Amino acid sequence: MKHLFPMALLPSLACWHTAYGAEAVQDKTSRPDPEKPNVIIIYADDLGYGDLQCYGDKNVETPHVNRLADEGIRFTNVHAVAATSTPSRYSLLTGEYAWRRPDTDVAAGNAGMIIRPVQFTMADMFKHAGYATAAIGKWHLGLGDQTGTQDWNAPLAASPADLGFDYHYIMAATADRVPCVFIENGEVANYDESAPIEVSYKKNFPGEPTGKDNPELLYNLKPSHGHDQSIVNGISRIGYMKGGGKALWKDENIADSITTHAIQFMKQHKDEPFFMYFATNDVHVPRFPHERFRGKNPMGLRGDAIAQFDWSVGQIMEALEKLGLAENTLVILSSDNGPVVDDGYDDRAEELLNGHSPAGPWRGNKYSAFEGGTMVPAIVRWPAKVAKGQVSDVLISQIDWMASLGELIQARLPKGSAPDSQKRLGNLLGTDTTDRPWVVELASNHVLSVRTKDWKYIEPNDGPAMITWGPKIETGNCSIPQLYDMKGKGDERENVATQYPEKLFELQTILRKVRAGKL
Ligand code: NG6
Ligand code: CA
Repeated sequence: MKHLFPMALLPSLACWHTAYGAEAVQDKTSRPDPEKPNVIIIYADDLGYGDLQCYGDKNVETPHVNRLADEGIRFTNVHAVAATSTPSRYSLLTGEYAWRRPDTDVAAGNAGMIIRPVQFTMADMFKHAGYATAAIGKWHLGLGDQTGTQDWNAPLAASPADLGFDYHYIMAATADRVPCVFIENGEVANYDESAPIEVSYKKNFPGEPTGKDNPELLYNLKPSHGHDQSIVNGISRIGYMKGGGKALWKDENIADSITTHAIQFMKQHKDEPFFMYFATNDVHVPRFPHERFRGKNPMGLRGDAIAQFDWSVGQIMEALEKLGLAENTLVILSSDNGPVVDDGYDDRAEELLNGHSPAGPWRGNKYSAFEGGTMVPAIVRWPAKVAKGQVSDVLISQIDWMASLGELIQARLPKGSAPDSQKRLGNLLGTDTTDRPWVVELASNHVLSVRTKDWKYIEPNDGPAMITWGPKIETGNCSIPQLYDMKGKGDERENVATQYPEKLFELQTILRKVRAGKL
């Protein structure tokens, strides 16, 4: 029996019942298997190493993330696999370096599903271990069978459901790419039959306004570069779309919407172990947070988006507590790549930095081969097993998270799956401070780097030193090999390749072997 008393007689409890279900209070003891903690990956978008208060940011308050760090481990040497989203996410969820596969660059909104259903993903791993699994928020790994062939007005031919996710509520790509609708369990959420959806990345649909031709319709944000195609919610995007009607998202509600769905999933699965990949839209462009966050800090919309991200984290943590799950839930918070200031919208992010360095002390930003491209914040909290108040400088790559979490839940991985992922659970839980011997980083121009605790090698590349198509970011390109001593400031300013030829050769050899799959 769920309700012993009429709800009206118990006003405070009634509130609790409504929000979290009647049995929540007893959950701690009734959970079936204490050895199987819930696992939540909170994956921010373009959140830089320096963007959180607990990592030195002074302009935006991030109390919820700070608390997460206080109650667990704050890492200072964690690398995303790539300096952009799609390859980072591909690598995280498959344990395979994206650069081993073609077509893993920043995906269009109508890309076919990049991870193929035959691949064994992190979600498959959890599902087979008896977990309920969910992907909520930004997807950016393609949907359906082949690029450009999706019918958005019917169930999609392939979706995260085919990759081990029991539930998904996702954005197909990014907020700056059409289609601007959520996909829930393989179909457009809140589908509006009166407004069939068409999507093209080649040509506009007759009569549809664009940012380029109709700037007067851009009442929320204007582009600074690119992003001048279809207009949704007063913001022009990449790609063309028609229709959508009631299903179209409002940017200011995205954080609320995905957070609500995440909490709903947690409530529904509070009595069984669950794995939730919660990938926020914040702080990617277009940055247009809810009005309760707008105008609240000196950094403008980019700062407001960071505050909104912090709010989402706080909501997830509050839900865990109310559900009685906080103790035995492993929360991992990180970002998919380094930060970017002007990424294509006139949101004054650059003008309003107010002395803030989004990448913290690191050179370069998102897209770059320098450390700012892949060095990301990372926090682990699991009160049941991880001592609080730790700071760790152990060298970690997100490529290892699949095998490491597999170790945690004693998963059996099929031969050949997660080929690049190593079991390094102790690093994540703070019980093993042995550095990963090397980490491979992928820049947006496909340049690979090798980072060890003490050194960094960037392979030679003839491309330009600065990004040429918009953002003011150093690429890290140089036509000769670059070797940096990372023992001191690690600012990648002095190329010491000629002084340390043996070290250079050692790192080049690592890269050669990793490329060949021999290391
Ligand atoms: C770039 C977009 C940028 C962002 C990025 C992907 C332009 C001019 N810029 O091409 O705004 O969307 O792709 O970002 O189109 S990521 O974090 O999802 O990888
Ligand atoms: Ca990103």
